[in-house]
Amino acid sequence: MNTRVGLVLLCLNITVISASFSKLHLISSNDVTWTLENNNKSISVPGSVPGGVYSDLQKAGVIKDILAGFNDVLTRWVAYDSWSYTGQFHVHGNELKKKVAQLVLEGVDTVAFIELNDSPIGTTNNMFVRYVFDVKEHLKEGLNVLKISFASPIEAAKVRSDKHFTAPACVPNDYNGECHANQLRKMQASFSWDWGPAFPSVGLWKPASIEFYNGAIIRSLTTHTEKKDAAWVLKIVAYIESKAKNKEVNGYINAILPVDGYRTINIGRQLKINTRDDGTCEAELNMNISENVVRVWWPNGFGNQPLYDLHVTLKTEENHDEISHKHVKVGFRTLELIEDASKVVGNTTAGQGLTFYFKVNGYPLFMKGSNWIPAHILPELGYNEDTVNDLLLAARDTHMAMLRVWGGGVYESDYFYQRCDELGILIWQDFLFACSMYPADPEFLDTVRTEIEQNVIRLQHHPSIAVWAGNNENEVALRGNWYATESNFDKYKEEYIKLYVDTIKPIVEGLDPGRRYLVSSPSNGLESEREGYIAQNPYDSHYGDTHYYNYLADNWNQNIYPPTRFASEYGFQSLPSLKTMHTATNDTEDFKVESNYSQHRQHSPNGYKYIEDQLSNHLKLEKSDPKYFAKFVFYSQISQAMAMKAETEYYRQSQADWYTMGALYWQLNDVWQAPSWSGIEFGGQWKMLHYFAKSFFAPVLVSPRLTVTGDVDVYLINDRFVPIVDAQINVDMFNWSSLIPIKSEKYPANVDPLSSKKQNTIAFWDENNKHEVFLRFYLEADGVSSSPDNYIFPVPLKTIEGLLEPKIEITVTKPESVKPNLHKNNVFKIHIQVDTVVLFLWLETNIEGHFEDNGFVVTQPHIQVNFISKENVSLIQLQESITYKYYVN
Ligand code: BMA
Repeated sequence: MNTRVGLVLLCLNITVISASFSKLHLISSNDVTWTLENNNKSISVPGSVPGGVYSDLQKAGVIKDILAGFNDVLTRWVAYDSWSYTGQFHVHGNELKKKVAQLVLEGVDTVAFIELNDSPIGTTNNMFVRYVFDVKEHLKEGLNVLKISFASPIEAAKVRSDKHFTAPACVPNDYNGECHANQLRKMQASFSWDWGPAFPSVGLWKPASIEFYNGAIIRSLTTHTEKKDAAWVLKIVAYIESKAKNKEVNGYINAILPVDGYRTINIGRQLKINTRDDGTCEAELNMNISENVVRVWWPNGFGNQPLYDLHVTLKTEENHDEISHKHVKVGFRTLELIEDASKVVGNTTAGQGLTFYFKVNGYPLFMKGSNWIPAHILPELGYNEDTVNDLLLAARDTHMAMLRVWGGGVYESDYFYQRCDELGILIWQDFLFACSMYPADPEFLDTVRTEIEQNVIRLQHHPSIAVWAGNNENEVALRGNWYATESNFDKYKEEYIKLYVDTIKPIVEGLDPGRRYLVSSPSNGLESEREGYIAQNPYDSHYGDTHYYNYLADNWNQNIYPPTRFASEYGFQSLPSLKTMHTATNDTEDFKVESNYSQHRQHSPNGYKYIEDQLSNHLKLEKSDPKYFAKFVFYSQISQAMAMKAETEYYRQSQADWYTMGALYWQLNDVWQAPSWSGIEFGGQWKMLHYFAKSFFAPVLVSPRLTVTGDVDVYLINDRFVPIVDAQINVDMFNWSSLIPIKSEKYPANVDPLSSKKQNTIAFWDENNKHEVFLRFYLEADGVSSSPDNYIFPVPLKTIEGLLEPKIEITVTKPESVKPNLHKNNVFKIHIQVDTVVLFLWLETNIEGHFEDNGFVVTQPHIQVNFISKENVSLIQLQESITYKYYVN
């Protein structure tokens, strides 16, 4: 709220903005009470707005912790019943004098019928749409009753499917899920996924309010920044709603932008504009901003993220005392997705097709990152700011510059995108269609149109948004006949084009002409479009982005990976830690791979078998081992981390050979305690993968590749704007049994800015000693080590010789000083002393917090790492809580 634009008062639930524009909040409070009831009213409990049926029933004790045990299926009755939320609130007489009184429901999940004081006022069918209903005639002074009656989403999906069937008929049995999510504009993963349970929720998952005013309001702003010579042109579009339908709105609109050096740019103009039948219109303002007064916004790792406050106000002529105000933060950067045949570089095969890279502020940047799924399976909890912030900080701290908001989730909260703006995390934003064919009947297309318009307008101003994509994997699914669509290919293709090309594309390109709209991910980009939107081979490595999963080949081996211009998904599963599993079950019988519980939580068909196969390629684990399950969990994380390290480094190396320009692994986070592809467990604990990401995404990295001949190609990767010259790569060969290298060599190294380059091919071992040795690499520039250590193990670890049981001593001290963003009390220094090489040393504690690094390959007698605690603990408490494990044959 901005005090400059008028009197701002917060009284009861009413925000008064200027004398006559006000908002009555309908979020649960002492003044606004909500009741949740099932169809036959046998259950009647307090409701929450924002909220949802599962969280409210859990709060009221009707159901237990939904994420424990088998509760996902045991509580499924909830989604088969139908529920209503009834809210009671008071309206003051003054408010009723306003010409406009409208109910604004920011998020209704999903199929609902709405009544105010027993009069019907509308229906909803899309949880991603903001609904605005005129309630002037139905409100009264004093007590009012608003009732939202929800249909069972499972029933509603079935009813639509009976009329508009589209493939697939259902999700695989292993998902324990529900069918026909594709019929509803609802979070697709709420009917289950291969990493998540089904919780087909209902409720008002975002805030609700009643707005009162006389003239007009600014609902949203879009901002378009374009660089012209030495200035930025900022085009601001205000989206206005007014009581005047199909009439002229006269008034004054003004924009203020404080820039650097205590200066402010202020522009305004008279407004004389005709509204449409629904009372909406747009007003445009243009600012010319010298490049000297604003700093440029950069993605994480490439520079800072300055943001500037833009305030826009609107005053209509008839209602001088009424000012509508909107505030957004803008960033100044250019960003293009370059698909250009002439820019293709690399070897002969790579020299075909089109490039696919993001050019930010004129520089081609390799995008390092991951894929984002909702932060919680219940949509209202997925917007929790602490959870979102922790996850985004974890992405920032591991050098990620891009996250893909995947199409099976939700459009994230304003807070999410604002944090991405602040942290420099670019967003690849899918529209919310995933792994399915979708209907194209008029009712469906109609609501999709509104959904796309509203969400593009809401999110467009964020500098973090890099690109829009129509759907997740639907082009490749249709081409590959994933859902038995082959016999009806033409019909499905027609519907595909109707939805993503004829309906969504023009809306996105019209509202946001500065950003590329890709029709699908993966796709061949422009080449898919040239081939009529369903390319012959949407995975063609010469074009666009690819998703690559191969559970059969050895994922630790870099030579298995096909080239790509941009890897927007790739991954491998692991299990969550025992600590995280214990938040879902304490029954010791559950802690076995073959237990009903473990089978229930593994949704990926054959998932455990694939993990076991990968693991047994490299690590020794006997079924008869008394600690089999605990080791299986630990080793699954080692194996996942090593596989993702291999694949990610392969993509970063391939910037030199194939002009690969992005690596976003699948997946950053989790929605429950189950086997999945995530690097961060549900609850926030980092798996070994997330720690490894800190190294494999490091800005400067020596990255070795073990070739098929057994030699090692050594790449130097440089994400910095300055070249690396006159540096040297240090290679040390160790015996597994000793901390003293048996051979060390140094090679001169150089690489251009923002690129990778093969430095040389080295051969260090022979058939006789390759089981006894391994190599360590790092870069030395100006006499100091300037890249994380990296390693090559010439043979599968299960066959190495000489690795000893280590002696490990751990002590904890307080550091002398800490980084400015940390509190000294919360930072501890952990000293680790070892007497021999240790593989994958893994520290654990039950204190809330995280180590700054973990999963070490220890090749020095003494290493240190910080622990950042979230609790108030003493040195002794932390020291006593730390346990560790490691790998040994
Ligand atoms: C891709 C993703 C997700 C899925 C993942 C792992 O298909 O788009 O739909 O969870 O792979 O199977």
